[in-house]
Amino acid sequence: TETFVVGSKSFTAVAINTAAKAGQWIKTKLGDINHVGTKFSAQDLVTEVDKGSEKLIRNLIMTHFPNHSILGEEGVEPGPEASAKALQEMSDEEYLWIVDPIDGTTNFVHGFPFFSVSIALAHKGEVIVGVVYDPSRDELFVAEKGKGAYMHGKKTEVSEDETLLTSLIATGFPADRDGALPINLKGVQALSPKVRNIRVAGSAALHLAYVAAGRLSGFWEIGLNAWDIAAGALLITESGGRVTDTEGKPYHLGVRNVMATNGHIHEEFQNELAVAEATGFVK
Ligand code: 2AM
Ligand code: CA
Ligand code: CA
Ligand code: CA
Repeated sequence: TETFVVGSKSFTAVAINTAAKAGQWIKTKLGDINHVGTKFSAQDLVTEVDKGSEKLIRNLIMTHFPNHSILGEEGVEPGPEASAKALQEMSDEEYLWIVDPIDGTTNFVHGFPFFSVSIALAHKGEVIVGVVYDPSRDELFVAEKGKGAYMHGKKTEVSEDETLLTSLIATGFPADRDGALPINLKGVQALSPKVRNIRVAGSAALHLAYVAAGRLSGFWEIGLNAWDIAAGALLITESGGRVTDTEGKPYHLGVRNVMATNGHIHEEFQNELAVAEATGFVK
C-alpha cells in the first residue's frame, strides 16, 4: 500500500537490507576491536563498531529517503535526559527512523553471541516497520503494521503459555549502575518464584524479538530508550502479543520501562511487578 512504498523502494525492503548489511559487517569485526570506550558510566560501553554500524545505516537510509529523519543511539549524547530530549525533538517528524546500531554492545565486546541491529520506522510517531537482525544466528525478524511479523518468510507467533508457572521470561540489567544493585532486582525477586525461569541475555531488542517468536513469554526492563524497543514492540504486537509500560499503559515511543508478553500472562506479570514495587524487597 501507499503507506509503505515510495516510488519503487519499499520502506520495509530498505529496513531489511540495511539491518542485514550492518549486521554482517558487525560480525566481521567480532574479536577485532581496538578500543573500548565508556559513555555514561564505567559499564556503559561503546566501540568504533557501534559508530561504524550507525554510519553505515544512516548512509543507506539517507540514500533511499533523503528527506526522512534518523534518531540513532550513537548520534545522541549519553544519558537518559539527552536521549529523552532527542526523541522529543524528533517525534513530530513525518518519517522517523529509529536505529540501534548494536544492541548488546557488552556482549559484542566479550564475544558473547547475543546482540542485534534494531531498525524501526515511525510515521507521525507510530511505528509502521520494525526489523531486528541477529547476525550470529543469521535470524532476521521483520514486522509491518497491520501485516504481521515474519522470520525468514515464516509468520512469528507468541507463545501459548497461560500462566507464569510455565513461562520463560527475560529482563535486562542496566549499564548505569555505578556500584548499585540493578533497579529491577526486586522484580526478579518477585517473579523468580512464580515463573519457570528467567534469562538476562543482554540485548533488549533481541529479547523482544524472542517474545514475538514465542521463545520467551515475557520481558521487562527499566530505563530503556526508543531505539531499544521500537522495532521489537511492533514485532510483538504483530505476532499477537502485548506491549505496555510497567504500569500497563499502552506503548508509545517515549516508554522507557517496558513490559512485553504473549498477552495471556500480561496481567499476572504486571501484578507481580506491582507487588515488588509495593513491598520493596531489595533497595
Ligand atoms: P546497548 O547494548 O545498545 O547499549 C541490556 O540490558 C540492554 O540495556 C541493552 O539493550 C543495552 O543496549 C541497554 N543499555 C545499555 N546501556 C544503557 C544505558 N546506559 N541506558 C539504557 N539502556 C542501556
Ligand atoms: Ca549503548
Ligand atoms: Ca540498545
Ligand atoms: Ca546500542
